[in-house]
Amino acid sequence: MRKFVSGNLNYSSWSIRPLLAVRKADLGIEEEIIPLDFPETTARLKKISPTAKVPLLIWDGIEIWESLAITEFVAEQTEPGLIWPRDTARRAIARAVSSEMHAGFAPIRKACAMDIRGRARAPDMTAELQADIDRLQTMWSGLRETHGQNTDEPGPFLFGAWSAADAFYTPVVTRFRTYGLPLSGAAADYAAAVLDDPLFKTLEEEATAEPWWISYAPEGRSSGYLKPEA
Ligand SMILES: N[C@@H](CCC(=O)N[C@@H](CS)C(=O)NCC(=O)O)C(=O)O
Repeated sequence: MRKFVSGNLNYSSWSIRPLLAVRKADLGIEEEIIPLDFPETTARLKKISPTAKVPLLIWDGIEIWESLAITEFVAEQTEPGLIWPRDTARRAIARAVSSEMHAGFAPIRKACAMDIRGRARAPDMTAELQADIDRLQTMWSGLRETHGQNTDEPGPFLFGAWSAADAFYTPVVTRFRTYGLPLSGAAADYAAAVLDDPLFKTLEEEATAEPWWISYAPEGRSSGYLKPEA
């Protein structure tokens, strides 16, 4: 059995990063969604995952958790250049910025929960949130300038052609849109390219159509519910 288990696509940023890679690789992997924050969610997750978290990839008896590990595994199953850049330097930097995302950006993740279909007011600005926004502005425009213009793997993404680095930053790009956060120049053009990519557009349609919703209480607790029919 080859199956990718995710949380709801609208909210589960860790799920959609490797899911984009899974779909790009087109390896015939089945997909299952476990909606987050419902009363039965933890029990369902505990049954399948050693961390009781999604994403999880089940591949012929191998269970792989952690978004970055799943992405690397998927990259190994497909042709070089499809998931990570073919060029050694670009591939190394792509892995560095993906690891930076995986390990960091806590302020923007905390202040701006991913909600692909949602639109909300920007949160109160703090020094930490501003530092994340500044780093993203600098990173995205810098990568576009240094690596994005290459002619052997061309495209509008961080390293030219789409790569897993773009999968790792897609949830962040959606946060800029959802909360109306500022971006300019090449970083804004990059964000627009991510939102315009057919791989993202399909995911956005699915996220928008999901029946599961999450409400966030002021103290940070969240709970899932089914939106009543209008
Ligand atoms: N470091 C993990 C983070 C996974 C994670 O935190 N997943 C969240 C959903 S986005 C989860 O499963 N939470 C459990 C729950 O909500 O019950 C990864 O990169 O895969």
